[in-house]
Amino acid sequence: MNYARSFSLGLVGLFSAPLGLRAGLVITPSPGYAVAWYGNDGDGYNPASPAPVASNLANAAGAVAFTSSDLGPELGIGFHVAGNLNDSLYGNSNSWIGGNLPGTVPAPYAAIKLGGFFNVSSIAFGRDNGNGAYDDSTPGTDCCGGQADDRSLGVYTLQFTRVSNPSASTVDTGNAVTGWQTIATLNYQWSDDTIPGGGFTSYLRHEFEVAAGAQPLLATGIRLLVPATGIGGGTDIDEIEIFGTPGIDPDPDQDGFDSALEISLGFDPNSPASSPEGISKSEPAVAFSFYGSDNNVYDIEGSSDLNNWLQLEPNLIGPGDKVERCYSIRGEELKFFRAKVVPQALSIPAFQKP
Ligand SMILES: [Ca+2]
Ligand SMILES: [Ca+2]
Ligand SMILES: [Ca+2]
Ligand SMILES: [Ca+2]
Repeated sequence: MNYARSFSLGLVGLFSAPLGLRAGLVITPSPGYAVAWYGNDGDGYNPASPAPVASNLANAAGAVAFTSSDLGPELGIGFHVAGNLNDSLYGNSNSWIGGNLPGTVPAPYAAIKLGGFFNVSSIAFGRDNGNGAYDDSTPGTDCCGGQADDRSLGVYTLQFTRVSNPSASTVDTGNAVTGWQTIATLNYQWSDDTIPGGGFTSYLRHEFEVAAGAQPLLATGIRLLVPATGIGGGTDIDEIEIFGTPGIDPDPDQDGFDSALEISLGFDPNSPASSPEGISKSEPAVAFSFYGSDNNVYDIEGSSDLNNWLQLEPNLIGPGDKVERCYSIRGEELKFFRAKVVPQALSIPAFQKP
């Protein structure tokens, strides 16, 4: 199924939110990733009780919710369990709270295993998003019935993985290929108002657009490390929603090489027995070295005729010591090597290959 979402960037998105509109929320993406919230505060708010959730990748067939632990069984009640994270309903009785873990190890989390590889474009979650009128006049009075407005502040860490079968045994490796990798932290500092729309309201549903550079985020699972766990103020999440389109497993035979590389080298991308691993060879190379002053920046260049020079390594900062590089002489095109001070040529004589 295709659960892509298109964001229409209104004034808020195009010109960034006015100061104050999102002051309670601080998003810190990891390098190379983009995470944006376009002011969709409480979008889809529904006063029905329980409040329904739209179809998405998290409540689609094949998706499974799993958590660090669940508070429900510890209290002897049937809710505050992992399955409530994707039961398609907002409301306290359809929500998850983590159990009374000792300390913070392991970090409490709520996770969704997707039903395969998906190009994830956005992720939404909320402590509530309906169940009667929102608590505009006396916030903090709702607990077990009606719109809930507690258990939502703190720092969330949004992570993804592309391991084939995400589970509780998938660990944080910082690399989505082998485990969990962080996309961003979401700091829910405070609520700027108590109504859907307008300013940031921490306990309502918020949808975050995610991307890996300019590309969608290829994932098999999404995980939220939550600020707190347990009966005494543990974070409550009613529902996690994930949107995107079907993706392609880059390494279906799990031999550790993406199919595109395997095909380019003539290997079978569907057979782990057919793998580029172990291809090795030695070939003659030339070692070029020079002493680089730490007052200067250098370009290393190569030439076949001393007239036309090819840049091999630009903007090398002089170490105040010896610089040594090895260059393959495969093809025999380059016969001379030199270092050049940026921007003028330096009087280091060109080195001729033996
Ligand atoms: Ca739910
Ligand atoms: Ca609001
Ligand atoms: Ca492969
Ligand atoms: Ca293979």
